[in-house]
Amino acid sequence: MSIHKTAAACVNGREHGLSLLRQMLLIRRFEEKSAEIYSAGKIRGFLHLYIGEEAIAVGAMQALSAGDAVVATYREHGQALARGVPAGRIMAEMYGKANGCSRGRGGSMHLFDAERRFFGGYAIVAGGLPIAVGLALADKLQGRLTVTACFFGEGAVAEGEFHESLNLAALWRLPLLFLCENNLYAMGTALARSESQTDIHLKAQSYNIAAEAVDGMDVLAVESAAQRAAAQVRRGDGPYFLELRTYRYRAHSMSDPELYRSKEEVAQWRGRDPLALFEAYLRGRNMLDDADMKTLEADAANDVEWAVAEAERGGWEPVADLERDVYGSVAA
Ligand SMILES: Cc1ncc(C[n+]2csc(CCOP(=O)(O)OP(=O)(O)O)c2C)c(N)n1
Repeated sequence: MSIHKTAAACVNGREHGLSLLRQMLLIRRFEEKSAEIYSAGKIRGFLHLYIGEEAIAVGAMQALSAGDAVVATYREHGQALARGVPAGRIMAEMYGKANGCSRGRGGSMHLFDAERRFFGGYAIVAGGLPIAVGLALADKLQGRLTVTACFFGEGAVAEGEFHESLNLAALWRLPLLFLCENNLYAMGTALARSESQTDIHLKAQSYNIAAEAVDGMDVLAVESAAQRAAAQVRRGDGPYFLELRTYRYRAHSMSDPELYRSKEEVAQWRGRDPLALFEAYLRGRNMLDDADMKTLEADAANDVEWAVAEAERGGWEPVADLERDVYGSVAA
């Protein structure tokens, strides 16, 4: 597979560079702590870590403004953090506490924050795509110049909803930014074992959608592609599709036997860790030194500590509220 090559992207100033690294570091440390807490039994259910893919959420989010909408998958802690959902409300949600961003009713896979137009968190593969089409259709019909950004894994390509959503988005020229996080595996199934065409962006092109593949380990490449794509969408030129090539370093969920990939392959991708790559980039341009790195690490540790404290402090939803939001009536 080849990656679409454009001129190497440059960082837009030191402050911006530090902000990108800070956000990626927060996601990494937040998730490492989540894994620890999960193992201790305080977070239950599923937990899908984004470790290795941080450059996508952080890079893509730079192209969005507060009025835009975001739809994601069950692997969405990174997107929620990058969108500005407070870390404490996310952690509390994973604990199932009432101060969680979905009031403790969704857990890790169903983060939601209407105020920040972060519309989920979906556990069903490809389930977010039709929702994003609906949001974009509403914006178009009501004449709003906003973008709906829809994150999903390459596993979604095997679902009918993927094709229906791309077709309608193209047909109706909807303001949609499709962000396909191609980490090469859908649970234990390698992309090449399930798809005859592994260049996913070509599938989008077949629906007459402007599409390209991007190095998803390079936060600047993601940022510049997302800026370019979002600008086109905002102009009313219809949807844009980015295939972001990446890798998840951890198991699909909290554990799997990892029989589907070799240690060598994992090690090779670890050599392109998005955080290490960007740290080296900034150091190489004298925009970052050891002291800055120490501060960034301390800030991330502090934010994560606060998040855990907020989750621990939170209360459980009162039993009396259990029927709230339950549709239908109970026959007397
Ligand atoms: C419709 C549907 N089928 C099957 C599943 C079980 N399932 C959960 S995650 C997953 C793999 C999805 O892989 P991908 O879309 O590439 O995302 P990734 O987990 O790699 O981020 C599957 C098959 C599901 N949740 N929904």
